[in-house]
Amino acid sequence: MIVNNSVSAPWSKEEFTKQLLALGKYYHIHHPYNKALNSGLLNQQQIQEWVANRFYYQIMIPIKDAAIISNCPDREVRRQWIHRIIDHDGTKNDEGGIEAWVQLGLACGLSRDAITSLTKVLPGVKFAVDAYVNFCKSSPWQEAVCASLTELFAPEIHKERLSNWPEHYPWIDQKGLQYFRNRLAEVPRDVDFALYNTLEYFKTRAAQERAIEIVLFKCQVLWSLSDQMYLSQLSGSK
Ligand code: AHQ
Repeated sequence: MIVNNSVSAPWSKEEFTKQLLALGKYYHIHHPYNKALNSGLLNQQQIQEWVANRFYYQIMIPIKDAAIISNCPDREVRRQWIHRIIDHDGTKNDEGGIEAWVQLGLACGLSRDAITSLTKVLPGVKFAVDAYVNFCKSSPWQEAVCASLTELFAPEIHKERLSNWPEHYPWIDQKGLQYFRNRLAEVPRDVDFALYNTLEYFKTRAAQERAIEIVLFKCQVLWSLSDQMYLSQLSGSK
């Protein structure tokens, strides 16, 4: 870091991108609970609990994306971001990601009501997801866009599920894994747009380091979802 007048020079876009990618070591793919899940160590009830808890995260994604849009005066950005809501809420021709997540739950042996009633959602899961949604509601839209960049690391975790679950959990109808296949197709477009806006907006070194803090915060949101389920399933608390 070349320090002049005690202010660090901004990173180049390449260096800024490298710094963002270095946060991958905090991504929830490395959480012991996720490792257990993707290496076949969970039983049917534990997987059902994971699906039912993650459903709360899934239904809140379009809510936080609508918050980003409501905070964004830039029509072009809104035109790009609106598809994220449609990807999850669906249209009359495509049921979308929230319904695909329900299909995952049904394939794991849950009833639709057991998923959509949210009765299985752990308090700590709700608190962590709500922290993300409230961050997106109360922050400048560019900061909330930046927070979505944990998806830089998402393709790997979706691929891991698609390759491991059929072997480890043959009782799950593979049609139920369609959500993960859909995300593999959607993530590159989402990440490209979020990364472009992040590299453009966070200009000074201090702002760039703020962006690092934001993505780290989002990594911690995802990490704490796994913490909650790990604790609940290890301690056997109901
Ligand atoms: O299915 C996921 C998804 O649609 C999104 C949107 C994005 C955002 O806007 O914050 N983040 C995200 C994520 C999804 N799946 C998670 C998973 O582990 O299945 C990962 C998560 C992310 O990496 O932020």
